[in-house]
Amino acid sequence: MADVAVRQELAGGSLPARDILTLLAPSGVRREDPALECDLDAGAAARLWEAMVIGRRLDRAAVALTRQGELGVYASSAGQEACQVGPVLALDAEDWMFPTYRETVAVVTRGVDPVEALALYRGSAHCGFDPRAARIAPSATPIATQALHAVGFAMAAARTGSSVAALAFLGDGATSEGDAHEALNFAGVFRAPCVFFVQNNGWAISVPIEHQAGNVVLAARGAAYGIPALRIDGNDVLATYAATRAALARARSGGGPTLIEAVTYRMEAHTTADDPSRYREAAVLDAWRQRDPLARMERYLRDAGVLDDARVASVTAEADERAARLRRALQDAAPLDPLRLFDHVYSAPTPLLERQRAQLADELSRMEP
Ligand SMILES: Cc1ncc(C[n+]2csc(CCOP(=O)(O)OP(=O)(O)O)c2C)c(N)n1
Repeated sequence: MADVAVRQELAGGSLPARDILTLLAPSGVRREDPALECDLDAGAAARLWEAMVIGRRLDRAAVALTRQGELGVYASSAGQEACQVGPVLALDAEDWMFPTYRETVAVVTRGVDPVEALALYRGSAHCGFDPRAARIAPSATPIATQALHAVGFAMAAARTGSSVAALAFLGDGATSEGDAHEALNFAGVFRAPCVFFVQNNGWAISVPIEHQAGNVVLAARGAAYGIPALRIDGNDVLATYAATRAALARARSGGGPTLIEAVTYRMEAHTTADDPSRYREAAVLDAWRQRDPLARMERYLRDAGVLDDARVASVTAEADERAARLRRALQDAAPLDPLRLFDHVYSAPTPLLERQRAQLADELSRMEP
């Protein structure tokens, strides 16, 4: 496999070109780009489409479950499925990923049960899955903190001679945080086997990218840290897969970190607690609907002869069934014991925590009929 496309190197060391690497046009026509090689034929690429269909369906179910009071809040990744699925399916089994609150579909794509992936949003657990079993760090809500965790993990892996790589997800807003700078700087200096996957979805809640970055080409920052960087079409799942796969391969073979900026768009509210009509025009969504990651992949796979109406219907039915299972599991779940709030705060509970726990237990016992 060819090395990751590093436009700044191809251009003789200047800043990265502003162009966006794409392997699949919005029309569904496959393109070749020598800077971004994809080792999947259409047959193998169909699993990327399937994961996006299932992810979108579960995402829609999670929004509805929030409206029904089964979840406290939810951050949709609708429209960003290519960024959620491509990088995850590029991971090897031994690699680790470091997600944010946006990455429920990515976590499910890695194999975690949706009920466990959504425990954070139900308020039933800080992390509903076993990070070690899934090789996924708990989803980070303080933005950019996960980038430092990923780099620390990657540096440790390199020091112990392991060939495991780390994949850190970041949003465009997160790149304004000091933690992101420190993570990129350490990764650059220590050649950490870490891939930074920035979903530039245009918004940090109500703050547009233009108000967030003096140079909206976030990939340009790679040069400052000595990190190869590339800017890809974040609505093209072949590009997100191929770019991450090549970057991970280089990381594992001692080639150091990569910064991938995937240009995409947040189609939904920031979370279910947000009202985007207060700060953006609905019309802008129309242009992005034309760039939908699922539709273009479906067109490509149909043209390649690996997808027909029957397969679309069976994958849609499977997605519906998984959404129904999620619904049933949350609706039938036993009430939570509020005292669990005190579990796992410290490995050994402090006296203050013990007192608070006893106080709550006392109050609860007096509330019971
Ligand atoms: C350290 C920190 N500061 C502020 C916040 C509040 N906050 C939550 S999400 C968010 C915007 C993040 O935007 P971006 O990184 O672009 O990711 P996106 O939500 O678009 O996926 C902010 C400021 C936070 N969670 N953590």
